[in-house]
Amino acid sequence: LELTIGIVGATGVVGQTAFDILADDFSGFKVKKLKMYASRSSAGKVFNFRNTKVTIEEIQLDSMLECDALLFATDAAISQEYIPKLAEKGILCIDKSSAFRVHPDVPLVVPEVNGHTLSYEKIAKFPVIASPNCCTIPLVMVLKALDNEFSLKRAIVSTYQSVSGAGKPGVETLTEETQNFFVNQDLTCGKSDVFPKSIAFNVMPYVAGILENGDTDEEAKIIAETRKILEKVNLPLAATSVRVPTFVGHGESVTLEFKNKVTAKHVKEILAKFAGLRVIDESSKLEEDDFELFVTPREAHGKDEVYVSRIRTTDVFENGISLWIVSDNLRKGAALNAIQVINHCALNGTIISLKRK
Ligand code: 2RA
Repeated sequence: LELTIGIVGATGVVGQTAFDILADDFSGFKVKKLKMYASRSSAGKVFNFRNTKVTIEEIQLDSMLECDALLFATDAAISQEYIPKLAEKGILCIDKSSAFRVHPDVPLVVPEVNGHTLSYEKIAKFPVIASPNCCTIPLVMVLKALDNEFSLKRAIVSTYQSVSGAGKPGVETLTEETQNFFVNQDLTCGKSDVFPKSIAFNVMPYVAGILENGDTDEEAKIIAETRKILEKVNLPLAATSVRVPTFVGHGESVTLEFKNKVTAKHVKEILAKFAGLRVIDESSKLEEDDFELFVTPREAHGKDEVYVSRIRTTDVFENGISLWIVSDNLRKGAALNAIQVINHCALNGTIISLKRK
């Protein structure tokens, strides 16, 4: 199947990652034509996509109607404005923003976890699929694998989120603050346009705004999205989201309680068998692996897998396990997951049926 694909928000960090994946190494559906959309200031820029020139267009409904599927890597406001109009015309939209993630009629999908929710009957009614938050995606892959075997009772997660989660401005802010530290010895801890306090040589327990119950927006997203994807509306889950001065790759420290007996060895076996996950531990280098002991965010940068390390039992809970997850927040945490969702809909016939409708 050859598809006309649109990337909306094509010049942002997620849009550019989607472009790179489709241009370089994606082995699923074939791209017949790539269309790229961004704000007026970027319109006219030219990219080389597999030896053809693609010119960035300003976001415009008529042009987007020519696509078979669109990946929205923009703010929720843009998604809210354009996606309902495209959906009405039967164009498949994969939304990376939070605009539709908890909408009851919109599947929130990590293909390895709940690809089964993507039936044509469901998508035909409202052809919108949401891609989860960049911390939720790796987390639910691990939780799903382990819930299937050990029956999950509760989860506690702390995130270590890189600045690219806040887009290009986040990356620029860390770069400028770091330079300022070395060049001017400036150690003030003032706010920037992006973060409420200085991020260079610092960490902050704050990703996005604070809600009435004291959780941040990010924490609330992780909790609500995990419950929706795992279809466990009452799962006890605590999240603390922390911004750290790394550029790409989100880490997560996770402690879990299960109903069934667990051992670290059994957990490793189960995780190693789950599509998209890789276990890296003390034995990894012995097996001539490219990693040893554990994986860090910088090592995960540019990789498609979600890595799990430091797997051990804990006596905090009766059947307790603690572990460390890390993945590229721009690839599996964002662009790659959305592209895999499109691929799933291409393979199961949904896109071709939408086109014929
Ligand atoms: C962040 N999760 O890391 C957000 C991006 N969606 O800021």
